[in-house]
Amino acid sequence: MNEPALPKELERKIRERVATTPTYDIHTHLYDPALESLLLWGIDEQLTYHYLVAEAFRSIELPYEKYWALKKSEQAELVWRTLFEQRSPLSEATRGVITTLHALGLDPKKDGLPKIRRWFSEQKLGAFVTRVMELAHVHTFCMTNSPFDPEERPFWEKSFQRDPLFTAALRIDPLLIDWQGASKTLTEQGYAVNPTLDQKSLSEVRRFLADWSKKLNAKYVMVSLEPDFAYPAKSDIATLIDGAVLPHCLEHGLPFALMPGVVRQVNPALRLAGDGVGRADLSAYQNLIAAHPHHKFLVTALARENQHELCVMARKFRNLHVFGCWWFTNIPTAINDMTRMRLELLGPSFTPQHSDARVLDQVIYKWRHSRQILGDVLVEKYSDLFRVGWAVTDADLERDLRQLFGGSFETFLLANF
Ligand code: FIX
Ligand code: ZN
Repeated sequence: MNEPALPKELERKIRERVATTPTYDIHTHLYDPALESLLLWGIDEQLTYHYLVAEAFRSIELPYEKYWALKKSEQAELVWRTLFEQRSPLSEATRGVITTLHALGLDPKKDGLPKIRRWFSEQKLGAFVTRVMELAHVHTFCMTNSPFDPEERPFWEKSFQRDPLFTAALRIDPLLIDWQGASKTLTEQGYAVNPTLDQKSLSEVRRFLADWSKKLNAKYVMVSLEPDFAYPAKSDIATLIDGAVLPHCLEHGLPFALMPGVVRQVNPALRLAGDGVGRADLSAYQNLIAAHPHHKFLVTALARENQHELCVMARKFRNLHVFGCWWFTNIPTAINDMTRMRLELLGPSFTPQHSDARVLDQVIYKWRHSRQILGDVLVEKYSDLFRVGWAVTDADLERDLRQLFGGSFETFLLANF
């Protein structure tokens, strides 16, 4: 029997709505324009994005330190020649530059780097932020804000007029992965902690977390952890999570965002581009989440091998919200596989993507590329439903996409379990 196929007009509408539904970009490394030069934008920042630096070094013999000694513009020119003139931009990150420039009305093949640079020099940041958000259909960015970043901290300490389009997340990696070092920073900031994690220190860490969550108006607290993170454990990390982070998050209704699987600085000569990936032991996260049914956890895993296990875990714990195709999984092959698997195991109760953008311009490609794939996957899933007599309506589609593009995340922020 010929099963009915999704009407072409309905398929077109699904793709169009996926391509244009406004989204909350829930994890980025962008900054409120009030943080001035911390907000990176423009072609030289695009070309020296650490994804492209890592790829360029595969084809240049220049000693790493000689590259780092170049001016930013010289670094960008070297990347441009290596990845865009001597080769085709076939990788996700190089294709992203082409997508972005094309969306901005530039022709990288014809214009060349000098003309592209002139174009960016004529842009005004405020108008450019608006243009990028319109082209990417992003309504809000969530930043990654660290009290341990000496460049960023002074802005928060003197406070500034916030742009509501840039919300904040409290990033605490140094606190958890290097307590000995972090305890010195907290002491300098006026918190009476000592390297031994006694009760007094834990209560001062809570005060630190409360002060910064308030300063930032943080939407969640976030950390990325190496593959071997263990819980429960007799470790500084586990002691700080149990004794300070989770009590703080519960008191303030904040999710704790966990990002397992980063292997820091496998090649230090690459600097920010030097981190690698490892399959994480997710039993630690299962133990942590099972032991805290009233807390909220956001999790995205870096290793492709962890994705199915994470989806199954999300089926077991309503207080776990899975999000994004993070970093090395932010490639069509993995996005396709992960989004399909998540819909099949979780329905629309997850957040398919975040940009992780470090450069404002690249938000355009990160969302256009992902929306293309999400459109393909949703057409297939709605087609499967159509074949068994369930036809998605306009209202269904609008509701489902609102949830997938940040609505489920915002509902999760307000949830009480
Ligand atoms: O830990 C993180 O937030 C990572 O996303 C970054 O550290 C990483 O450098 C990145 O930008 C990946 O996309
Ligand atoms: Zn990130």
